[in-house]
Amino acid sequence: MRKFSIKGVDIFKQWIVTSALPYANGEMHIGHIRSTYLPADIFTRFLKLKGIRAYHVCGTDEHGTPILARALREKKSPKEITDYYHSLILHALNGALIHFDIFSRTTISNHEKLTQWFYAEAKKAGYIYKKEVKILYCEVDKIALPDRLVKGTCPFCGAPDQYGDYCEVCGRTYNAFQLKDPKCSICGATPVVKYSKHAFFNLSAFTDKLSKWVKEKLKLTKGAREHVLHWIKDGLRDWDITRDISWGVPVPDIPDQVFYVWWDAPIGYITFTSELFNKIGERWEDIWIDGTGKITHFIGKDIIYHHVLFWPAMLMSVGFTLPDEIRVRGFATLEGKKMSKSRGLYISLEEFINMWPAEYLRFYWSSSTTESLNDGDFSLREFEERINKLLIGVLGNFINRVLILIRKGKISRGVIDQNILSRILNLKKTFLEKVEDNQLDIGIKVILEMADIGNKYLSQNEPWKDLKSTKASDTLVTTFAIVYTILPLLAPYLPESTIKLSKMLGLDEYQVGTFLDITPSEEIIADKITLFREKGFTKPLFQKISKQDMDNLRKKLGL
Ligand code: B3M
Ligand code: ZN
Repeated sequence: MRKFSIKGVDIFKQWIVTSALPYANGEMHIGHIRSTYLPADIFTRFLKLKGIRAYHVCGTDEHGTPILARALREKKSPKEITDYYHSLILHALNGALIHFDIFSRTTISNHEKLTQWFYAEAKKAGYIYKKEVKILYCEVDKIALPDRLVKGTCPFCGAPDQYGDYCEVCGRTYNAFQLKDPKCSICGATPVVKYSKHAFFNLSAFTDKLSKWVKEKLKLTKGAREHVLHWIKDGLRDWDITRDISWGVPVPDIPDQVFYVWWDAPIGYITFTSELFNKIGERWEDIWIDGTGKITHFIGKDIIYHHVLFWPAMLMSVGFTLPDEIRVRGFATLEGKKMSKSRGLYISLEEFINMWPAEYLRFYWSSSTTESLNDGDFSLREFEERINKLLIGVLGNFINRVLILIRKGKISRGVIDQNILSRILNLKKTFLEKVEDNQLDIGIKVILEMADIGNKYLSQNEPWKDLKSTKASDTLVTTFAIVYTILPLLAPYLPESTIKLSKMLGLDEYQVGTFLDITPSEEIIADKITLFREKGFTKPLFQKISKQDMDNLRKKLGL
């Protein structure tokens, strides 16, 4: 990888951060942002803060049988479905303050071209072959039915109305051909067995290369690596990459077939980068072909196989750049249970944002989510506690107390307690290391620890007792230096509050990043205090969650 070097410090030219592409056929709930969009957003904001040209790249995944099936069921065109959900999803994510440098769609024409190009290149290189497969086909809907779209009688226990892959009554798995009395779950017609020639990707040819890359190069979430190495050891099977449906990217050399959605979707990472880079006058080839930048994928734990095996093998087959990091996180439950719209145990992202500031959700998830495959729970009690006691009780109060006392005491300068300052600067170092390494929960904990140190320091020294004393000035100048150290670190997590706080301090929002590298000296802090007293103001950053709000939500969820 080529790097640029400024004063001996390596700076990556560009850094592409991707979030898994949401399917454009459903809305977002509060759990969705936990594994992917929020960590990717925090990470990109962090990189930008450090002066790296980082870009958060995403868009909707608009192909695939489920989207087509939904359109058929609702008697709409797939495009109507995806148009609707594309806007809905983007609106909700923006509402959660997830910033994308580009949020595109896999139905744009460039994407089709690049998808077909990948296939042609992989074929030229000898990694594609054709093989006949047996499919269940609905002649009414003109669609090959995956197991999930077939319903029938369980071949083992005889339970009626079971899916084509699994019986919910006896718990056994099978394939849809074994179902007795199979029916198309879209229209109810009896599907026919057909033979169809599909294109296969020779995944097994990449076994050794993938294994070496996963072991030696890729930064991959702990736990995910073990799974992947296990899959490799078990033997990689070649991959059927085409489908007999009409919705998707057409396969150039097989009439009436489109690519399997997982062949085209990850290519979206490249298509969208190129769309973005065309706009800003950069070359996407630098990243994806020449490898002059960095690539980090954020994904949920259910799509590890696709991102750590399929996708890199596709990239290898055409000689493109492999990702540097793949960061995986687990799923979210609500009050310990799987969220379910039909049972009412469900909070959509939109609903949440209409109830409370999006930052409360960002704070909740980012402070409780480790970079691991562990699942996390949205517990109402825990949520209320974290917001009221930690975000507001520790952080908000600290900032508020310092600013009010400075104003009240007309403080202008003082001596910074070096002992406190060095503890704070050590914590900042930890912050920078851990967040760079994607331990985003530690980042927010470090901020809280800084605020905690500040609060304790205030309580010990009680500057309010005599605001005219030197001791009070010294105490408040020291704690003001803590506020200034916290300010830029807060930006990736709580972007709105960071802007509010900058305004309170009399700063313009774009100045926040410039404080990342500054070690607060007495000179600088005295300057900033003057600025604050002349141009700034004080106002609580956050509002407590009321008991009433919580009770309402509990009632709504039937708890
Ligand atoms: N559309 C959504 C999922 O399985 C799927 C991700 C594609 S990422 C290239 O979570
Ligand atoms: Zn049908």
